[in-house]
Amino acid sequence: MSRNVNTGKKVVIGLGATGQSVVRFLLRRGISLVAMDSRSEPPELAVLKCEFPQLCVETGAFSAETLLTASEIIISPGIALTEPAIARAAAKGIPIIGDIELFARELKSLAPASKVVAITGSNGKSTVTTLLGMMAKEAGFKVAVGGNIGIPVLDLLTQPAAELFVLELSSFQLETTFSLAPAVATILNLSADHMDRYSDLAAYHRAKQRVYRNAKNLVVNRSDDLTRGPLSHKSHEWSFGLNCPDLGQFGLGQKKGKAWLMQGLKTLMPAAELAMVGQHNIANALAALALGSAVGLPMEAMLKVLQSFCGLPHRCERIIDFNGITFVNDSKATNVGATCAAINGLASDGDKIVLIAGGDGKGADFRPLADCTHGLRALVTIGVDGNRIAAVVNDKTEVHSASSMNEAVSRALRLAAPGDFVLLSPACASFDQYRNFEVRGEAFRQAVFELAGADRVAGGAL
Ligand code: UMA
Ligand code: ADP
Repeated sequence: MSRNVNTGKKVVIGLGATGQSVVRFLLRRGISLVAMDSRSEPPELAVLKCEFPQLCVETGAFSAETLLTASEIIISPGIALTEPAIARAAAKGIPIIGDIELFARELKSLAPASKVVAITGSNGKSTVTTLLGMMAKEAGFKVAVGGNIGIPVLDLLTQPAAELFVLELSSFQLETTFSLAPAVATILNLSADHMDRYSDLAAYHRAKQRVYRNAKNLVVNRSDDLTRGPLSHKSHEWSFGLNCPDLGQFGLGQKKGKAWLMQGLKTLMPAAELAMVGQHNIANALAALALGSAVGLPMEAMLKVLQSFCGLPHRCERIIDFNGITFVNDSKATNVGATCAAINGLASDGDKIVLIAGGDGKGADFRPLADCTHGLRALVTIGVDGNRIAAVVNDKTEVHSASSMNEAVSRALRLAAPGDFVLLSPACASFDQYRNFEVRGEAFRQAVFELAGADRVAGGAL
């Protein structure tokens, strides 16, 4: 572990994707800093050192000494503000911000006319963020998409700046964001997640609510009260929901025996023409229409995208039909709410589903899974918290545990009947067994192909 004596410099905590983007941003502006990472060998450190040989780096346990003499701390989202050395610095009044705050400040001077769409929620963020980006591109806007979806926001700042920034924001990022002023912001939905970082649901909710600070327009979910803004806000409020909408709002209505996406009394397109499938994706489409309308995207361009975008990989993605059984990869379902949405969206009749679930539960309470899993044909558990999921399903459900994805898939195939779905929707993070949810989803795809003797993708999003 190396230590530097800090003399009022900025301190960048974490050298993952965010920390690296912050270091590049500050050093290219000639601002000196100390970077810290609790890991003895942060990934990509060598690359950064090559680019900036003068970079000061401290590895190992965070040094209170360095933090207490910082002029400002820029913390990565994967590090909790409750880390003792960081909490001490905060208590001493040292400002702690994240990369989104740096972005917001820079945008104000670089391109004050650019608009920001800020998207958060427990589920559907990446889907809606991607939809908005595609809609803006279709409409001819110069658009940049980033944030929690995988591209650090500071990497989006180019000259000339985009006209529209579509940002996916996590609760972790929002905790350290103060001056972002979105043209429109949304909390898509709220259900428990990251309970290993928050003391309770209320604390997680408070972090999510920060997206509405300074927003000119809010988009709220009519069927989820926790997405509503503070009573005191003065912004224009839009809403979406799967029920009939009020004038100007977005929802579903029946006309000529068909369900239609509607804005107020106006029919927009038949729900059956949406390329994505599942009730939750209809909600996502309506949210995207509301967000796009708030920043002036033309309806025609938005509807065109909804007719062609099949959804992102690893989100209810159909892999293959084999022996009459459909294999579905929903590896991105890292919380209970997402898994319930997948089960309900695939089959109102749960007994047609063999579910593969488990992994790192992030401190979740799995009891809400009982409601949507009561009719499952069978459950195959994986990962460290698989047994906690097994404990909440109905006694009548057949349960097996598997020590690898190959074993889980072959077990599920034996349990399924023609017409069934084998659904990987873990309700857990992947980190106990895999590098990330993408690697877990690929392991599922690979296991399915090996079993089916197939070598190509047959599917697309369900
Ligand atoms: N870490 C340490 N010590 C350190 C710094 C990090 O152990 O000193 C660990 C963290 O605990 C974490 C990992 O390293 O396990 C990465 O943390 P990070 O803050 O460096 O992460 P980044 O690589 O910067 O990626 C982050 C987001 N990651 C997290 O919030 C954990 C990415 O979202 C995001 O795409 C990226 O910034 C760009 O904005 C990922 C994510 O899992 C996909 N997000 C969570 C979610 O979606 O549920 C919130
Ligand atoms: P996020 O970026 O918030 O994790 P994604 O769009 O990547 O959201 O989807 C993550 C998981 O949540 C997937 O399993 C997906 O099927 C499910 N999902 C997507 N939209 C919704 C929604 N509106 N409500 C509940 N679950 C959803």
